[in-house]
Amino acid sequence: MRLLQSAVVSALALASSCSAVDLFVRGSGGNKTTKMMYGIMHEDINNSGDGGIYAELIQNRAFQASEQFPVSLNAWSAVNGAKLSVKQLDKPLSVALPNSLNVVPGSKKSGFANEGYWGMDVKVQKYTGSFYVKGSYSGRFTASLQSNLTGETFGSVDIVSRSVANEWVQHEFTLVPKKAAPNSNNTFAITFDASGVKQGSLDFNLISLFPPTYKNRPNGLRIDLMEAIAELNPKFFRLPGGNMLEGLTTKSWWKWNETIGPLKDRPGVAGVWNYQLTTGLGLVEYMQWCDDLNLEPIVAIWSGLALDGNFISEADLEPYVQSALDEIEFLTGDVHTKWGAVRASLGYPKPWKVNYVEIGNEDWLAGRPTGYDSYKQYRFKRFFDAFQKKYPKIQLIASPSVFDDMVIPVPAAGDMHPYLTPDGFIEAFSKFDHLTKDNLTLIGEYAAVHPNGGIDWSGDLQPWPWWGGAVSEAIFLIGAERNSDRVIGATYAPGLRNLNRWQWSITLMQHAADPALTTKSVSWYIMHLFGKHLITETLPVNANFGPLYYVAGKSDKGTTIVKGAVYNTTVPVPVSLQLEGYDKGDKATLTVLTGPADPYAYNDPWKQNNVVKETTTTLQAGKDGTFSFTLPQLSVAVLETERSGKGKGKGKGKSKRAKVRMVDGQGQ
Ligand SMILES: *[C@@H]1O[C@H](CO)[C@@H](O)[C@H](O)[C@H]1NC(C)=O
Ligand SMILES: *[C@@H]1O[C@H](CO)[C@@H](O)[C@H](O)[C@H]1NC(C)=O
Ligand SMILES: *[C@@H]1O[C@H](CO)[C@@H](O)[C@H](O)[C@H]1NC(C)=O
Ligand SMILES: *[C@@H]1O[C@H](CO)[C@@H](O)[C@H](O)[C@H]1NC(C)=O
Ligand SMILES: *[C@@H]1O[C@H](CO)[C@@H](O)[C@H](O)[C@H]1NC(C)=O
Ligand SMILES: *[C@@H]1O[C@H](CO)[C@@H](O)[C@H](O)[C@H]1NC(C)=O
Ligand SMILES: CC(=O)N[C@H]1CO[C@H](CO)[C@@H](O)[C@@H]1O
Repeated sequence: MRLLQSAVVSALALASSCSAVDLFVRGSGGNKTTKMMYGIMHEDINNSGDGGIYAELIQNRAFQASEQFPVSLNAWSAVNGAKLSVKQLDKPLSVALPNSLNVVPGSKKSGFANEGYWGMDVKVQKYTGSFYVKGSYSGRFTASLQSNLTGETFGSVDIVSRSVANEWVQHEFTLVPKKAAPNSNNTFAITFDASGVKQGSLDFNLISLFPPTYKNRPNGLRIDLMEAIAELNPKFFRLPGGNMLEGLTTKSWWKWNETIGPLKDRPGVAGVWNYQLTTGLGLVEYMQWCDDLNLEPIVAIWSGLALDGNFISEADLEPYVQSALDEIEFLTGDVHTKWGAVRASLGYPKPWKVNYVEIGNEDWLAGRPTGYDSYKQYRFKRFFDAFQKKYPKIQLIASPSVFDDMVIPVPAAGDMHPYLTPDGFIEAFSKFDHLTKDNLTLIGEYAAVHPNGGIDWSGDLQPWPWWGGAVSEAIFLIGAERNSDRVIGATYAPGLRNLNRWQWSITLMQHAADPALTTKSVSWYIMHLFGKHLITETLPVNANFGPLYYVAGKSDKGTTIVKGAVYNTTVPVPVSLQLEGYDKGDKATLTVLTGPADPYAYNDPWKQNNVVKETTTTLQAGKDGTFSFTLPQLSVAVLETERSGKGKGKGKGKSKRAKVRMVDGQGQ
């Protein structure tokens, strides 16, 4: 329990005289917010994309490879004595996919099986599949889903061969299993009759199988994970990731132009987390993700720095600046522009809107100090100038934060990525209070990752988001919301991890092939509560923080919202909250999240427990529109009034609480 508990003990002395915290919230006089406080980001880290939210079930479906990750038969196995090998044929399926699977059949019906990403979820639902075959075969292919433990077949379908010698012919099918599998230890197989094969073997490529996807998109996303994200009510999406954008080398960055178009034209890319990416989840799929959840895209463009620390020289930078401009033209240009026409030719005539572009990712980190110097000296400026000229309305974001030692030119914003201890987040609470209107910032990643007691990047990451850490995140977020005219928004990172393959352990959600293992972390519940109550205008409130931290504002419906969190107390904190413009009898809903006694408790995917307790009560205001309630140690609360406060109030600050020092929410 380390420091959190000792904190509790030493706070005892202070707490003995705990009188009510008096808050007085004015009815007006704050600032308009960016209206997009909570968002999401996605990084294909340890199979959160391929094998995660990207719903493809077949692993290594097109034998994609790179300098870093050589071609392999990973995830494939032979069925009934067939012989499998990966070949580079003179006539490949496409330039992008030069490798394919050669299958020499065994004596009876034989073929090959794929074990998915550590299994496959098999239910009675419609699976949509396809594969390419080269070689003459008359007969039927059988596609089937079966248990890897017992061999039981849950469903299969016969596909009449249309394959011929020397041509790649696509076969499409749908498969509805007759029975759901009891667990996810299943495989997908394609088998065929040796007798119908004319030239000794057949070649296969791009073997794909999708379960139903979110909003039924072809090449789409996993339903349960998208629903868990949608529930957060996010407003923006930082895409296409962080490190993933940068790439391992200056040759293997996430080239947006190689992630678009038919899957057979996508070569994939060497991922930065130890596996090859299919890029089936490409630029267009990210934009559809935004469309489906109504998210404002924050599109990050490659700024010429790779994770190995190498960067593009000033003399060589021009084509990359052009590529970034082309990317935005591809997304937003009308069909008469060069790249807008390419987009239309792929089936998307309607341009998307892009209002935010981030130049690079963490340019202060890789190859430091020279990589960062090159960003400050010319890389940022070249992109900034080019975008200011061609897309003056786009809000540009530099990848360092306004707290780093880079002068970020107005009107660009910065991006901060705090990965801190709980105490570190409390200390960062007032960080944004000192920013001017010109120092706009995004919180493009955040997470409590270490317990109090020091940051040690060589280890010491907590295995899961834990309750005490989540409360500290809430306090940090309250600090950001107090300044949500200057803080563009905040997103937890990473968002997802596959339980079968992970290194960075702290993530917002966890998943495996089996949807029953999808788990919302304690930090998810914080974002969920705060995201549901969106402040569109801050309201002044007296500032005297700790152990209760708070922010007040109005929603777009005019209701008043107050968010609070308690850290470092032993006795519950009585709160007396007077809202200007409200009267005795007015109603508000108070939602309080509390955790277990052990602040290190977490939501465990293997146990499917939830340590977060949510309590909702309806409160009635007493005299002068004052709501009274009590918040315990390590709790997070949101109060929202039932009606708009405008006009009806009599208090108007005349009460004795008007004497409370007003600092327009910007104390300290
Ligand atoms: C919480 O209390 C402990 C013990 O008094 C103290 O060391 C720590 O700094 C406090 N944390 C914060 C953020 O105030
Ligand atoms: C609104 O913004 C101004 C200028 O930055 C600041 O001084 C003031 O405290 C803010 N008010 C609130 C309620 O956030
Ligand atoms: C299937 O069984 C094989 C052999 O026991 C094992 O190596 C593989 O990981 C299993 N795959 C799945 C999806 O259960
Ligand atoms: C089967 O899959 C589940 C996940 O669905 C896993 O927990 C379990 O260990 C697997 N069983 C065997 C025998 O491999
Ligand atoms: C994609 O764009 C990059 C940068 O302009 C370029 O180097 C690469 O050749 C392009 N890829 C294709 C397939 O055109
Ligand atoms: C904040 O904005 C001011 C005004 O443009 C600028 O002088 C200052 O350098 C900015 N601070 C940071 C940390 O970027
Ligand atoms: C960075 C990375 O790839 N981390 C891990 C991903 O998962 C595999 C399998 O568990 C690990 O070996 C990697 O270290």
